[in-house]
Amino acid sequence: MSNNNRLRIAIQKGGRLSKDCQDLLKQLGVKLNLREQRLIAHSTNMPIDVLRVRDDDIPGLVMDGVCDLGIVGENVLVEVQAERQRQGVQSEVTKLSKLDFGYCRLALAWPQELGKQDKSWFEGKRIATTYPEILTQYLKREGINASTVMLTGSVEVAPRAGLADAICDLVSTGATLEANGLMQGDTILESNACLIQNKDLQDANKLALINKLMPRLRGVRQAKE
Ligand code: PRT
Ligand code: ZN
Repeated sequence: MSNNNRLRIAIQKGGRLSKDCQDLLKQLGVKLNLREQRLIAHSTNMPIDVLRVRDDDIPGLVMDGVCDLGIVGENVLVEVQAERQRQGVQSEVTKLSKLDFGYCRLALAWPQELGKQDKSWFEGKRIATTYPEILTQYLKREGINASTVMLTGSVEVAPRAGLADAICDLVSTGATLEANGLMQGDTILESNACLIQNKDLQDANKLALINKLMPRLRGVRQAKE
C-alpha cells in the first residue's frame, strides 16, 4: 500500500501513450513540473504525484497499491491480469473510464503469399507475440493447437526470419503488416487506453480528489465527441 498522502498516478514514460496522458492531465487542470529524466513529477497545484514508468509495469503498480491510479492500454491490462491470475496473485482493478486515445487491435497475421486462411490453418503452427496470455486463451477458446513464441519487439519480422509461421500483434493503420508482407486475420482484442484505480483504495482525501477529477474527465471526453 502507498503510505503517501498524495494521489499517485502511473503513466507511460516514453511511448505512444505519453503525450496523450500528459495532455489529459493538463486538460483536467493538473499542473505538472515534468523534467525529462525524472521518475516522479509533482503537481504544483494539487496533491498529485505522477510516476512515469514502462507501460508494462502500470497494471501491477496499481494492483499492488503502489499507485492509486494508472493509465494503460487495455491490451497490457488484460495480458497482465491473465498472467497474474495464472500465478494466483492479486489481479483486480477498478476501471474508471475508457479513454479516447491509444486505439488499436490485437490481430493475427500470416505471410501474404499464403493467401486467405481459416482458423484450421493455425493448427500446429508457431505464432510470435508479445501477448502470450491473451493468445493462449484465444487458442484454447477456439480449440486450436498452436504454440506461442514470445517476442518483446520486432514481432512483424518473425515469419520472414523463420522464427514463427504467423504473428499476433497490435495493429492500428495496418501499414506495418503491409510493409512486412503480412495479411491480417481475426481480431482477438480491441483496445483503448483506460484509467484504472486500485480496487482497495480507501483514503477519503484521495477518493474526494478522484471524485473531483472524474466530472472533468467526462467533460473532456464529451467536448471531443
Ligand atoms: O517502453 P514501453 O514498454 O513503455 O512502451 P512499448 O514499446 O511497450 O509500447 P508503445 O509505446 O509502442 O505502445 C503503448 C501502447 O500504445 C500499446 O500498449 C497500445 O495500447 C497502444 N497502441 C496503439 C499501440 C499501437 N497503437 C501500435 N500501432 N502500440 C503499438 N503499436 C505498434 C504495433 O506493435 C506495430 O509494431 O505499431 C505497429 C503497428 O502500427 P500500424 O499503424 O503500422 O498498424
Ligand atoms: Zn511496453
